[in-house]
Amino acid sequence: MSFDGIDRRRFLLLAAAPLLVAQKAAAPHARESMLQMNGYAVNAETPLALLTEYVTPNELFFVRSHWIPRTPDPKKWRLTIDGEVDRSGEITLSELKKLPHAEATCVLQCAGNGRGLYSPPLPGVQWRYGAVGNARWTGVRVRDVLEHAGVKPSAKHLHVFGSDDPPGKVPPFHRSIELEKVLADGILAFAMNGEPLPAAHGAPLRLIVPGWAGDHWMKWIVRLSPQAEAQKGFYMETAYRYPLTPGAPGVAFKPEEMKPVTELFVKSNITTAPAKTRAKHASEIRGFAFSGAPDIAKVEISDDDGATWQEASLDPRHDPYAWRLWSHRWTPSRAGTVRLCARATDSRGGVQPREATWNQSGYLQNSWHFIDVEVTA
Ligand SMILES: Nc1nc2c(c(=O)[nH]1)N[C@H]1C(S)=C(S)[C@@H](COP(=O)(O)O)O[C@H]1N2
Ligand SMILES: [Mo]
Repeated sequence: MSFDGIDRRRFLLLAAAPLLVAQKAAAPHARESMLQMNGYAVNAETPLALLTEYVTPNELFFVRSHWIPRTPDPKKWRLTIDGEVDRSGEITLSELKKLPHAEATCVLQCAGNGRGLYSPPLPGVQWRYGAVGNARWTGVRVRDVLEHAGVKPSAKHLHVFGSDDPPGKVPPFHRSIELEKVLADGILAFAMNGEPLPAAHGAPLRLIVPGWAGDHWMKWIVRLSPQAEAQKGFYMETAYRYPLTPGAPGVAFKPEEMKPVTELFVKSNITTAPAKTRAKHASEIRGFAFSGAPDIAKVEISDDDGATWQEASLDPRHDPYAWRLWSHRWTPSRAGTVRLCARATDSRGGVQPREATWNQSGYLQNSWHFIDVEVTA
């Protein structure tokens, strides 16, 4: 079975391959590098060692799809707009593209990225580091589309529907998002990194929500419906909720003690570090950092478990809610196994914690990322 150029059997074979460690980035850009996470719809993360570019290439960008998508035919495709609007109706893709274009380079991260790192283990896709990427998205502003339809003041939530359909009685991936956020920053994207939006990433149209977790970024959009109330159902009321107060394994929260996952948490990962090096010998450590805040203020590196920190250099490229690449020339002072770690601080002063807050769905894991380096004398 082939989907958007991805050979599913190859993905399944890859599932058995050992996970790459984030050391020595050298592999070529190819779908072959992607790590399929289960055998149903495509859920593939990018090996961390390949996330070294400011803009993540489309063919390396992680894929998270709840159900096998039914990619709409762009010629027959229509966007239905109904609900709390003065002029409900349908728009074709070419009509939509006549609105002023908007562009954003920003991070898309699955809320569950890093779930597989929580202990004790949690159910769900066992993402490690690579359910994240940074891309340049082109489309039209949600604001322009909704103003065109005459959105009413009574509307507070935008219900967004994709064309994917789950099997049997499985709940559909139906979502809504606060109108305030989506009017401020939301883009309906038809292009990704200068190419038509790939099928796996939601062609012909998907939602871009800069700074917010991937569950808000609806793919294969066919209908927008502004409403007074939030959407109901499993993917609003049960999934994608985070405890209001820190939890611990075994603590079950009541629904009223949970809030929706929205902004990403400040996080940094090491993508490049030597597996082996010599004491007093400099080598380059690299990585990326991002947050639900628009920018990263600093990234620090420690080789003594956080006792002391050295500031990394930030790459000059940055856009609101994009990731920031960083690099650091690191010289180990002594031989032995040295644990390196990185910690990011965002533009609002949010600091990446040593330990992510445990939560029962394993969302937004952002613990310091540790890498072992063998240092010889
Ligand atoms: N229609 C639809 N949209 C969806 C999903 C889905 O299953 N169906 N998955 C969501 C989740 S949980 C994530 S993390 C992102 C992943 O986007 P990507 O596959 O382009 O990386 O899409 C979101 N949009
Ligand atoms: Mo996700």
